[in-house]
Amino acid sequence: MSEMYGQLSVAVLGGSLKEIKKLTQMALDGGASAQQVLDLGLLPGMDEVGKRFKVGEMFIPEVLLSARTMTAAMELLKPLLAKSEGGGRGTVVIGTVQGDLHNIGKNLVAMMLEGAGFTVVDLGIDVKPQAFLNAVKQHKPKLLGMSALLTTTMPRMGETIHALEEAGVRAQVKVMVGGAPVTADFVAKIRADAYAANAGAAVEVARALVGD
Ligand code: B1M
Repeated sequence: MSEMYGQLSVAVLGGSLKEIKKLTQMALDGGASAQQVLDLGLLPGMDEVGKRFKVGEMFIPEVLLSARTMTAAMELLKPLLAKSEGGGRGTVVIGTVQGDLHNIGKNLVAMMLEGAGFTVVDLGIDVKPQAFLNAVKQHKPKLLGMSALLTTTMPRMGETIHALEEAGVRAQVKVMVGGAPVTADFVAKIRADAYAANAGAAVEVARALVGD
C-alpha cells in the first residue's frame, strides 16, 4: 500500500488527472481510508509541489495542474470524508479572504466540517469583508471560518473582524482562522477566537467553539 501512496503523490506532482482518479479509486478499493489517501498520498504530493514552486523548479501552470488533480481526487473522497455524523451542529460560513485564490485547504476544511455535522455555507474564494459580513447577517452562523494562504492576504482577516465589530454582530459569531501562513499568535492580534492548523484540528476547534 505504501507504494500506492507514493504513486498518488507522484500523480499530484505530475498533474496527472487520469492517473489520480484511477489511483485514488484503487487505493480506496484496496482498503485505504479517505483520510489515509489524503494524508499519505495527496498532501505529501502537494507539499512537494510547494517546495519545487518556491525554488523555481515548478511554475504556475504546472502548480495549477497539480491543484486540479488534487481537487479531482478530493471529489472522490468527499462522500467519504463528508459522511455526516448526523448533523445539527449549526451553521458555519466559510471562505478564502479577499485577494486570495487558494481553495484546496478551505474546501478540505469545509468537507470535514460537513462530515462532523455542521451545515456549511461556502462563500468560495476572494471573499471581501463586506461579503463575509452580509453572510453572517443572512445566515446567522455559529461560526465564521476564514482561510488565507498568502502573507499579503492575512490582513483581510482582521479587516473582516473589524467589519463585524463595526456592524455590531461580532458577539453573535465565533471566528476561526487558518491557512499555511496563519499562526496562533495572529489570532490574538486580529481578535479572532481560534486558529486551526489543519482540517482535522478545524473540526475539533469548531466543536469546542460552539460548545459541543
Ligand atoms: Co500559491 N502560493 N500562489 N498557488 N500555492 C503558496 C501558498 C506558496 C506558499 C508557495 C511557495 O512559495 N512555496 C506561496 C505563498 C507565499 C506566502 O505568501 N507566504 C504562493 C504564492 C506566492 C502564490 C502566487 C502569489 C504566485 C504568483 O502568482 N506569483 C499566486 C497568488 C494567487 C492568489 O491567490 N491571488 C499563487 C497561485 C497559486 C495557484 C492558483 C497556482 C494554486 C492554487 C490553486 C487552488 O487553490 N485552487 C497555488 C497552489 C496550489 C499553492 C501551493 C503549492 C499549495 C497550496 C495547497 O493547496 N496546499 C502552496 C504551497 C504550500 O502551501 N505548500 C502555494 C494543500 C492544502 C490542503 O493545504 O491550503 O495549507 P493548505 O490548507 C491546510 C491548512 O493550512 C489548514 O487546513 C488545510 C488542510 O489541512 N487550513 C485551515 C486552510 N484553511 C483553513 C481554514 C481554517 C482552518 C484550517 O479555518 C477556517
